[in-house]
Amino acid sequence: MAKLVLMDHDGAIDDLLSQLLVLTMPDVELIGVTVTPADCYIEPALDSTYKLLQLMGQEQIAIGRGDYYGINAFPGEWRARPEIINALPMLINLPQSPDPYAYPSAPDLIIDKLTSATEKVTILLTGPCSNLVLALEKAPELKDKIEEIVWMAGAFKVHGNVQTFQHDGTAEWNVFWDPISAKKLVEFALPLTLIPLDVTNHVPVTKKFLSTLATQIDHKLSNLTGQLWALTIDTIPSYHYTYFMWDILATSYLAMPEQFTTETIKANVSTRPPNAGQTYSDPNGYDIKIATDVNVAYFYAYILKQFKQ
Ligand code: AGV
Ligand code: CA
Repeated sequence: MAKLVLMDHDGAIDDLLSQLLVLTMPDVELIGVTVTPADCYIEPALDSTYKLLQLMGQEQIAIGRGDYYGINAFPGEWRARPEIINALPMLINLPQSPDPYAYPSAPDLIIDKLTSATEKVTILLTGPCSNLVLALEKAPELKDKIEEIVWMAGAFKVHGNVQTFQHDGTAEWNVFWDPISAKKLVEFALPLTLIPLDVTNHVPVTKKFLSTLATQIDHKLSNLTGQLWALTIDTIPSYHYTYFMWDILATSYLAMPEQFTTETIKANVSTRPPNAGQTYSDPNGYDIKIATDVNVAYFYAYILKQFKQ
């Protein structure tokens, strides 16, 4: 029996790659996709979401629109970047998504899908967690319907990736965008697995990986994902940033949890400068499972296999 999964992503290139990856998993049934307007602008991101569902013959899957904007906005250059995806040859002529404002709001779609699910649902978050928190505040009884939350978020024993004013660099962006919601999520004390920078730092997008992927471009998904990953090589500013398999790694956890090293710690989230959004171990905090390592070779091989379609 397939695992029911609800995905909330925030429209960046690896979020969209992650949506594709979920759709290749035979043991996963994606029951809805909601989009957070964080590392994207919402209209093009909803369009990409819909086009990728069509490409996979899954356009019946419901989409929800995030209307909540976090406290610390992503840089405009990052948010604008993924719109290019809708212009790629494999996507440009697919029908555009309907009026983006006609979609249900993301928290309402989450509530609707959890309510109607006949078994517990796994929630995959590859952006901030605000939509899920809004849904669970509105309908707290639905916490019982959650099997596990898998979230690409946080940085524990490594540096964060936020570099901005009033910040000491300890936070990861998905938490920093809305630290208040992140703290609430942790306080819900649900089964929460984080895929933090501690483990995603092990899996950069390498030229070697792209070169291997390119040897299988006769397969439609290898061709498209090769183009998507190529767009990450000039991450802005390129002298400063490396693009990692952040969300892809978190997504692969659904299919290969046994390949990860995890530990359960007591942790908390800071909501104030200079370390807003920092995730840190705290003896008075809440139980969280965090991934600290992964079988790197197995992971890259798995991605290559899934996209050989
Ligand atoms: O912090 C990682 C998260 C992931 O969900 N995102 C990108 C992934 O989708 C934010 C981010 C960090 N560095 C970035 C990011 C960069 N250089 N460009 C775009 N987004
Ligand atoms: Ca993301």
